[in-house]
Amino acid sequence: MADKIVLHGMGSPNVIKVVMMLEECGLDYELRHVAVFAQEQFDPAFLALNPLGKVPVLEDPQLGVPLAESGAILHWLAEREGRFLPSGQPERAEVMQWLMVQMANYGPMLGQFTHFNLVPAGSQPYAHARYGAIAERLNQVLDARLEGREWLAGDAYSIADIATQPWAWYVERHGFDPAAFPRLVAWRERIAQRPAVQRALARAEDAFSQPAEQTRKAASDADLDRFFGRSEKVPQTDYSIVRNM
Ligand SMILES: N[C@@H](CCC(=O)N[C@@H](CS)C(=O)NCC(=O)O)C(=O)O
Repeated sequence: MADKIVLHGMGSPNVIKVVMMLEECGLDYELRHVAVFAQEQFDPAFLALNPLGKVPVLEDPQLGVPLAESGAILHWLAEREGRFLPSGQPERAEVMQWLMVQMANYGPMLGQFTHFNLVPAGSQPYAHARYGAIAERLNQVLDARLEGREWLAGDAYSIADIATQPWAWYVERHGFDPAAFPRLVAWRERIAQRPAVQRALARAEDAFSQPAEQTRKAASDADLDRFFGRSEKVPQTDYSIVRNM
């Protein structure tokens, strides 16, 4: 294990949230790009860090084992630093609830909607409609939760906000009208103004943008099949949209 904190990742929301937390805590860390479009997540060396073959993975000498799953990483860093997770109840339990809402619902469902928006363009109307409706409903739930509240849980900015905010940029990317979710959008913009968030985005851009774009454009159909979890049981699709994004 390295002698300083290393975060393995790419420029995706599940990674960005951890970079935001590292910056909020003022920790010293290194970002290492994992070329997921070139199947690097399936290298034995990476699978030894996370058998799921997914980023982010945090290596922190203070923990001593590699840690995967962005919610678990945020929770570890909050405990390590004693920040962004209230110590008193019920605030602590509520922060964990909204962190889990992001991990179990907002991230996975928006991820599915992104997939069916992008990849088999127009060929999966049922899946597109299903995940679109779920994404809309989740945006509504978060928007309602933020009525009369500054933060998702408790009375301070927490790991629940940090986990959720990078996913809230999908409102427009998914074709929803931001005016339909005014509280969600205002909360998202408020968080975006934080200096730590701006530093995090700049660090992630520096470390991940160029290598990710190069490997995405160069990806073969076999690379993208593996990235999207497509096997011979799933119909072949046209990946030109992904390469030309
Ligand atoms: N629940 C996991 C999800 C991790 C995840 O899906 N990571 C994506 C990038 S955001 C990934 O590594 N994709 C590469 C692959 O699936 O091959 C977390 O929150 O950390």
